[in-house]
Amino acid sequence: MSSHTTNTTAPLHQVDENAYFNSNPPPKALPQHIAAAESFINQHAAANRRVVLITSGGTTVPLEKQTVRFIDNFSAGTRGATSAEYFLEAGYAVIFLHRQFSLLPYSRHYSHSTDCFLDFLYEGADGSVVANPAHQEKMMRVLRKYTDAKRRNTLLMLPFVTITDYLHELRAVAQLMRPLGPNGLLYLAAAVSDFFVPPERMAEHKIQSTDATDKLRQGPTTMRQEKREQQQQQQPSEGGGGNQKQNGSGKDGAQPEEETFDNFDSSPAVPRSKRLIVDLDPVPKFLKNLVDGWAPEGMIVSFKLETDPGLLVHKARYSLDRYQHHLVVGNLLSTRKWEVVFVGAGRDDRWIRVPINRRKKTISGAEELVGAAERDRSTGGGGSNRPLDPATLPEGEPEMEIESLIIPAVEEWHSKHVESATTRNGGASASR
Ligand code: 9Z3
Repeated sequence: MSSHTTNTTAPLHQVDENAYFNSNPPPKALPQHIAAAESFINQHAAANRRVVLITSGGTTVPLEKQTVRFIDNFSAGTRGATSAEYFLEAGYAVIFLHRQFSLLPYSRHYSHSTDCFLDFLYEGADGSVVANPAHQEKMMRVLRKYTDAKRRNTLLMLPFVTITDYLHELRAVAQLMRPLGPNGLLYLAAAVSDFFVPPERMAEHKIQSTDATDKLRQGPTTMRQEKREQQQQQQPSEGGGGNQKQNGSGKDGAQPEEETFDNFDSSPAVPRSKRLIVDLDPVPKFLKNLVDGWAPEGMIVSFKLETDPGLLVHKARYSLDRYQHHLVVGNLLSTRKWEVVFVGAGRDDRWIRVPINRRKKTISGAEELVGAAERDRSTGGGGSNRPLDPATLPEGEPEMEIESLIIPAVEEWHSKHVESATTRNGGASASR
């Protein structure tokens, strides 16, 4: 008979939720973020304004509690930051839950890029700082929009770093959005890690690359030390090293292996004790909790990222079927700035593409002859149901931001969502 107890009343995803959030502590800033989000939501709910929660950027996976090393991903936060600007333009109030130091709405035009913001400025004759005339018009547009969002308090920025921070923040803010009913929109563009190191297996201190300090250590062991100890109990032949000696000293009491295998290029391969083997657990899938419990009336848009064109639509539809939310926006790593596919329940897949004549950034803005093969089979606006061939796309960024097409399309879905909720609720109005 099993010695551990199971909760027989709570659904499995609820058990997972409690287990995860109880064992992975929240970020320190969570109470302040909750207070800020609550007052922001109240203000906009009172104005009957739609509120979108945008998640943006990557999440880190720490390998140590006092974190020196972590696993990360590619996401710069371009999708999220750019989408935020178009949502603000469409009249939404935006909660921007983003990875710290990733791109931010408006300032993204002058940060991170190859265009350093200092290159847009020069010193005027009177010693003042002046914007370069060639860039003044755009700078003024961006500045006005940013100032307007600040003045109207329509943009709330909440940073996170780790996967656990992200999940705590997402749950808290989504729950706060409940009073918005169908006027709430969740737009989950962050690139969220699927794997993490659970706290019981996480080293407290920096993982050591040698065993030189093992005998100095007291109290909780590091992950590497535990590994070395486990390995000491294993057969000497395990680990593929042929005649290699295990952990510190050979069976025959010879020199520590560090000396034997100091050169990492030598053959046989480095001994196991010198490698770092990271054992990751899957991050529980909380989208179901979001749909059923955290924000049950809001519209939920998730993003699906793939690199294999053959998988994208299937995986997007699988996600929609599994979590029963409203819309999955599929995109491929290599073409994500040129095309996405909308996959929704009871609807045909809909590809949204930057038109051919806006795919290349040119000074004149004139049509560039890119993607001749693609042009033959598509109208440029999305006639083809097959993903674009990345080889037909120009280097760099397209002239037109695809978010300028994505956000109006999402807004239209959201309007339908609000309308049908209003009809179901007997006509109570929900607008902006
Ligand atoms: C996306 O697919 C975003 O569009 C990107 C944007 C991360 C590709 P960038 O920040 O990139 O502009 O550089 N986000 C969702 C990625 C994700 O983690 N999705 C999960 C998955 O694919 C499901 S929610 O399994």
